[in-house]
Amino acid sequence: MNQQQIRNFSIIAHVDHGKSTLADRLLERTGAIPERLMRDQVLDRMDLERERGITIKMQPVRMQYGDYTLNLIDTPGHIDFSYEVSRALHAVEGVLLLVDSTQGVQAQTLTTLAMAEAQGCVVIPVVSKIDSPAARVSEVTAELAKLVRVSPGDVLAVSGKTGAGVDELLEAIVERVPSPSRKATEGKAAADEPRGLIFDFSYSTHRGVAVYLRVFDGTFTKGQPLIFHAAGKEFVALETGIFTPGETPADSLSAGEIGYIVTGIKEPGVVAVGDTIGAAQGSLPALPGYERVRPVVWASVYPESQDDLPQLRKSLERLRLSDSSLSFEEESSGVLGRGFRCGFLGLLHLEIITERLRREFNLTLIVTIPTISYVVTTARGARETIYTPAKFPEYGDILKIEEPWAKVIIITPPEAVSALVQMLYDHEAQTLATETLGDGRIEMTIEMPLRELMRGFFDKLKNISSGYASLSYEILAEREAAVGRLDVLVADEPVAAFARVVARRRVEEEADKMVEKLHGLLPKQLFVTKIQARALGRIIASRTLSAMRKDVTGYLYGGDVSRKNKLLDKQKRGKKKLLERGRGKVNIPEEVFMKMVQSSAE
Ligand SMILES: Nc1nc2c(ncn2[C@@H]2O[C@H](COP(=O)(O)OP(=O)(O)OP(=O)(O)O)[C@@H](O)[C@H]2O)c(=O)[nH]1
Ligand SMILES: [Mg+2]
Repeated sequence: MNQQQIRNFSIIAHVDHGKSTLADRLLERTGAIPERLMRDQVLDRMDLERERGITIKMQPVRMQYGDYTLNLIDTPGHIDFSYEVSRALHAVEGVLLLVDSTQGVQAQTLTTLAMAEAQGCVVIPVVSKIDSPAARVSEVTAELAKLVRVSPGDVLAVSGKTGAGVDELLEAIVERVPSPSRKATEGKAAADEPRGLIFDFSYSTHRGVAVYLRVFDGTFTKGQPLIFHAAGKEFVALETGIFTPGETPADSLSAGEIGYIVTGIKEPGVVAVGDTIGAAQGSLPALPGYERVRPVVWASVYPESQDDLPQLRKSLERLRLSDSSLSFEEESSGVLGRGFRCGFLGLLHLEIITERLRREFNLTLIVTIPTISYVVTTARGARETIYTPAKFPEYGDILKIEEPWAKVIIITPPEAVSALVQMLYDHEAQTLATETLGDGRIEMTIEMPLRELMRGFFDKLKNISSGYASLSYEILAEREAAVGRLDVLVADEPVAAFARVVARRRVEEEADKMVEKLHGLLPKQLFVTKIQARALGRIIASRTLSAMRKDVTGYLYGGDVSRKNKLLDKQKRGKKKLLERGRGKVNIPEEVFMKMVQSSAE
């Protein structure tokens, strides 16, 4: 295929700014999808995406526009999935940066724009939803023009609902997005040697992994012996094809194109996004890959019945073959049995994965409260990353603790600023910059511990701004942390599954909360039971659960006090015996456990 006639581009924007709906109109206008198959947000193909009305996975699709072949990659807007955006950007030369004309520039507008610019993509600014009665087209156009440093006349205006402006947009894509030849890589091979970069993959039981790739050199065809550079794994291409948006076979894929190759590989862990695919006996080096994804939060997933453990393992491996950002390793907890410690890109990602495990694989699960990871240097000098509070070293064994920080951009209406400032203080944030946007809204750039960002920050921000503030973040390097492990003790025994890592300055508050909660949940025992919270080497909070008193005197009526006392005495002696016979083994009922460790119980 002539590279001069290819245009590869991605649609990027803040969540809900109309990316997938605009893609519908582009597909419709170019006749890429037959009318009978057209539906709203047609590229959102997963059930969960359709139900929730959000895009979770990027979706490539090909269109023919006059003499031009357009490869579009629709991307998710939610911050948890920004890794999808970064991968999509490696496959394209241009982006449509959409800004909802009823909302204006939002936090993710800024971060996705920065990503596109860092990647050297040409940016086409587009104002969306211009049909809406709430649209402020000229105002938002000016705002966007200023942001991308062009004149307002260069900003396009579209409606994904009515299709207004879509023809002009298609023209602009052809004119402004460079053809892929510009990105063709240096160090050309003598022959027409194929080379491409993997930006995603899918899995099917019959065909194994299909890699989604951007071809940078040569031509890929069916039957070719190929190799994954990083994995060092050779295989034969079973099929090459393009996205329509389903996987549709095509004779070949040549430089500049976006498509897929079926590999037949079924074992997990071989295929990785960012890896280069090339000729098995080729001479071209690997393409520069991209940063490996880093989980943001960790949570444990246990099958409710241990019989389901193999099924859970298989299901996670299966999901990993269609979601490269999921990571997990097996672990065991005394009470919950064996399960998996999983890394997620954020709380929505966690929710989506566990929901898919439940639905697509029919599993009943226990999911623990999500936490972040810490890097701990122990007194012996070992430096290790801790993903599980129960493995967090004892207070006395720690030399230094580090935790990830986040750089956060918030755009908020001015009314919410004073509440926000208080909130930033509560969450240990440091403000780096404050700017007033054209329409009076405030843009703040802050840095804060990731731990604090995950402590309900999003919800609180929505609350104080009545939903008008937006937030975006990226993870920064670790910094020294003032945190400690908080243990809950029942009858003097720490319960490993209840351990948490909390900020030192919030230790008392958290300790009280945990003790109160358990006190409210734990049934009375035969003897008085102490419930305590311990942190930083001392007991911080404590409550006693009074003993269950079996009504041994209930059948006596009348005033036979001496008989009554005798019975109570006997009961006391019985309890004493129990205590002497190595008590302390309080039986914590399973429901109590679940309520203490599960995230839904927070
Ligand atoms: N009035 C109007 N509403 C629109 C338009 N485009 C999208 N919407 C509505 O805006 C909402 C979000 O649209 P989507 O196309 O799913 O937005 P998105 O940017 O793909 O969302 P994410 O992928 O989750 O980030 C939906 O309720 C759409 O119906 C438009 O041009 N006009
Ligand atoms: Mg979408």
